[in-house]
Amino acid sequence: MQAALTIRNLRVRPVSVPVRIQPVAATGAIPTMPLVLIDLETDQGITGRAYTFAITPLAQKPVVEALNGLAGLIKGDPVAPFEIDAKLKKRLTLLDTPGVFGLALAGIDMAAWDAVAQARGVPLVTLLGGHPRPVKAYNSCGLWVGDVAKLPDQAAQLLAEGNFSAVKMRLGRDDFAQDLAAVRAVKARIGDSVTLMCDFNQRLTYNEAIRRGRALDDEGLYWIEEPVRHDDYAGAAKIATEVKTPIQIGENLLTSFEMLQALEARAMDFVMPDVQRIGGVTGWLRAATLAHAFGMEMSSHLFPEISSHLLAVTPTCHYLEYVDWAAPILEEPTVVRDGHVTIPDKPGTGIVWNEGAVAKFIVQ
Ligand code: SMN
Ligand code: MG
Repeated sequence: MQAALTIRNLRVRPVSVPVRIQPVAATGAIPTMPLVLIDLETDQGITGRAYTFAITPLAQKPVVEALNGLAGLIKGDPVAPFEIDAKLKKRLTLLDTPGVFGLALAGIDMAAWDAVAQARGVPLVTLLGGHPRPVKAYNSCGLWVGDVAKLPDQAAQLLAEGNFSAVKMRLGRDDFAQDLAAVRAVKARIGDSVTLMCDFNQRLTYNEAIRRGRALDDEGLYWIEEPVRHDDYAGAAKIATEVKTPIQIGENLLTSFEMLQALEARAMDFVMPDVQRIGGVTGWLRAATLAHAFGMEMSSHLFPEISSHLLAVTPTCHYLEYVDWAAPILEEPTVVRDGHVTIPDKPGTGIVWNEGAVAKFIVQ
């Protein structure tokens, strides 16, 4: 039997990473990427790595502090992700674990799984019972809610850079005529053979979602993402029956328990959990089982480096959301070939920090 890994320390570093195409969602701009890097160091010399995305710099320090606090509870413990999850969730039961603590827990979980896969000498996907294979992806790096005139060229560029056949655009402008013009301009440029998704980032009221959704029904969109508040499952379910285009939600689902509630409410046609909100690798596996049971296509949200491993063992695997936001701080950023993300054929997730870049972008 192999000796179990034990946790020696968590090394936690906040970085502010420049982004190639600045995200401007209907909720506002994200000027740089506030990531928190986690190195889960073991007594055996293996280091598991993962990052969390704090969304706003305001949340970065709290995430760091949560991670440092949680580290104190697991030092010396075996690197057994299910056991770490159970122990930390129990300790935090009275607080509950949405928000900052949820991100921290998922970060620890992802780093722990990376360490275990490295110790076994296999890619994470192989540890989970799959093998490294190409995973179908869409390019989600651009097409934000800015100037409509710039979108067609950007769409063509985003498709060309990885030979993608799918791309996502953001909607939710105050003036729906502008949204519609944006969709038509992009569609005219990329043609009907390309898959075009759109994302409202929860910007609409229920009535406006039905109005805009129906108006978009003949525009050839592949899905309409998060039209209304993420936790309005009943509203989303009604919208899904009123609008022909499939409704996609899931990036804000916390844990498989919320996912079950949303599935039972039929709040979506497609589901796309986010690995850091759904509870890391451990949470993802539970969510994937639910999507399977409900016969629902499951995509990922952000985190392409680890999501590729997870989608490859997800029974209802649909689309990987490709973003390059962590690329500047990685030794080997995610590779896209013919619109598919390649899973690195090396132990763990393949996440290794580019320490020179980390030093440059570190937040003091
Ligand atoms: C999104 C989420 C978080 C940051 C930027 C954009 C968006 C997506 O909802 O699905 O990509
Ligand atoms: Mg989204």
